[in-house]
Amino acid sequence: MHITALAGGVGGARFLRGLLAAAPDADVTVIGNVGDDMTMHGLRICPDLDTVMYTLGGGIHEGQGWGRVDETFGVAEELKAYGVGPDWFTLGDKDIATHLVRTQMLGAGYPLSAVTEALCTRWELPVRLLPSTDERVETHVVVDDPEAPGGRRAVHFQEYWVRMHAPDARAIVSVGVEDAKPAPGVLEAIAEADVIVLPPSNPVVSVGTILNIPGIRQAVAGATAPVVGLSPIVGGGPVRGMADKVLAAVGVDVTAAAVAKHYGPELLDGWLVDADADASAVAEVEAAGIACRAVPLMMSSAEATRAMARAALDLAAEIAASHGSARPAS
Ligand code: FO1
Repeated sequence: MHITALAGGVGGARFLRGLLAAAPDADVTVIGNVGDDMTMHGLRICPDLDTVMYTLGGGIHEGQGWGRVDETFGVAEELKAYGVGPDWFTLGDKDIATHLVRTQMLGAGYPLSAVTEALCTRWELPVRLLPSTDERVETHVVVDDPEAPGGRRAVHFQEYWVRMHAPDARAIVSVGVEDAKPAPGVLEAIAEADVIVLPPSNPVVSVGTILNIPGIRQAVAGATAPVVGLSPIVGGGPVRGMADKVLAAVGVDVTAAAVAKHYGPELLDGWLVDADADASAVAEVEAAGIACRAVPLMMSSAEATRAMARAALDLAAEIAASHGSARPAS
C-alpha cells in the first residue's frame, strides 16, 4: 500500500512514527513543508524537513521535538562570545553539520530534493522524504507594529514563532510561492497513493503552505486515493504550537470542525476529531460532506499514536470501499 502524507514539523513527525507502526508494510512518502526554512550565519536551515528526518531517523531531541538528542552548543557559545546574533535562535553543533552539508550541496547546484535525499540516506529513513518544492518559499507573518508605516510589518515565521512567541497575526504570506512548483516526485506520490494523509500538523503554516505550492492542492483534490486528515485542534485549541493564531489570521475558527471545512470537501474525504473533546463536531463535519469519526487524538504514547493512525487508515478504507475507488486502500 502506498501512503502519502503532507507533514509539517513536530506534530507531523510524531504522527508519522504512529503511521509507520500502524502500517509496517506500507511504502510511505512524506511531502515536507519548506515554509519555515531560513538562512542564518550563511547556512540554509530546513526545520520541518530536519524534524521529520531526525524523528524517523532516531536522532531527535524527544522533549523538544526539534534539534538533535545529546546536542552540544560549542559553536553557539562562541558566536555569543563574538556578539554575533541572533540570540533567540540557537543552533546545536551536531545540527550545524546538517546545515553545512545542505548549504554546501545547494551551493554546488543540487536542488533541495537531491540534498534531502542525500541527508536522509545517512539516517536510513523508513520513508521517502520530499520537500514540497525545490524553490525557496518562506512563510512570513504580518503583525502589528506601531513604529512601522501603516502600523504593521511582516516578519519571517521563525522570528514570529521563536523570538516573538506568536503574537496576534494579521496575515500569512508565502514569499515566492507564485514562482514555485512541486518538487520532483511530489505529484507522482500524490497520484500513485492508495491513501493520502493530512497529519495533525498546523493547517495554515505547515499543511496549508504545502497545499499552496501551485499544483499540489489540485493534485490532492483530484487524487483517486481517499484523503483523510486528523484534527490538530482539540477542544477549541491547538495541541501544540500556534495554530490558533494563524487560523485567526486566515479567518478560520479554532475548532476541529472549522479546520475540516477550511480544507473543504473537495480536498478532504475523511476527518478524525478527538473523542473526548470534540465528538459533538462529527455531525457538523459530516454535514459538510466529509466523513467523520471521533477517536482519541492525543499522541500521549506510541500506542495512542499508532491507534489514531490506524483509525485514519480504517476510515480511508471505508471511504475507498464506499466510493468503489479504483485503488481500494488494502
Ligand atoms: N525553536 C525554538 O523555540 N528555539 C530555537 O532556538 C530553535 C532553534 C532551531 C534550530 C534548528 C531547527 O531545525 C529548529 C529550531 N527550532 C527552534 C524549532 C523551529 O522553530 C520549529 O521546529 C519549526 O520551525 C516549527 O515547526
